[in-house]
Amino acid sequence: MNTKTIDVTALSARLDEAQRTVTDTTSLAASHDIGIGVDDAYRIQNALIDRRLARGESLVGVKLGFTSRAKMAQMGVSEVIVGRLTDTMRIPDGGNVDLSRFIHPKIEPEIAYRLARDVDLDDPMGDIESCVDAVAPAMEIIDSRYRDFRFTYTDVVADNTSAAGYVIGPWLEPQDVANRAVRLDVGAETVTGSTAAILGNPVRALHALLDISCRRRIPLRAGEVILAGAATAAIPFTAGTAQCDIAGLGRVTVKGIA
Ligand code: 0L1
Ligand code: MG
Repeated sequence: MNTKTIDVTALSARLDEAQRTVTDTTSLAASHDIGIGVDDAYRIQNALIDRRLARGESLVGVKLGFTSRAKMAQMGVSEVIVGRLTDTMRIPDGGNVDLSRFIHPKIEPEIAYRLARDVDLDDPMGDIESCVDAVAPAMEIIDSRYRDFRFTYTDVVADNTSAAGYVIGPWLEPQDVANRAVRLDVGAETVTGSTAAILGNPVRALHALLDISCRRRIPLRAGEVILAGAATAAIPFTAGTAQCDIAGLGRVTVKGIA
């Protein structure tokens, strides 16, 4: 049995420093000789978030990652990952973001849900869909703190699932958003896909989130935002406008400033 313990404080400090100083770091797993489990990784993530909250940031929502079957297979896992969103990650629709605050940002199209009321974490069979009062097109900026985006499953959980920024388009009435065509344009690059890439239907992300939040005691509160997962592969976020269009939901844009 492994009797050594993980130094959660030191590992969270390392990731926090990488983010604050915009300097990449190496895989925790690769440089840690005792192995980091999934529970340890969420403990490191929690400690990382506590550091941000201690600096005055506030929690505004959660995000899911590894919601595409292809990505799960690639990582050899069957469970989605959850990260936390804070107020400093929010960029207004149509707004500018200074790219120098990121190490090597990528951007991806997402569906956002908004919670009208708290979710009961003691009821894993609860009706999370009824807690949602709005849905919107969105984009997430991911910025792994690991060199060259090279990480293990537990590394990326510890690193708050690469969360770095997000922008949300117009909120609309809750509706079925299965199989909507998605297009993301970033400069000369375009990627197209479907919301079906998000667990077959983005609404499944809500149920996956409920399951993991109940088990890991991740609060889901009224007013918070949920990013359901990427609808296409992420593409590098270079200077200029990134624009995401989702059929029937509309458009969301953000401008990256070099
Ligand atoms: O889907 C996501 O939000 C990305 C999760 C982290 C994986 C990555 O950084 O590529
Ligand atoms: Mg994402």
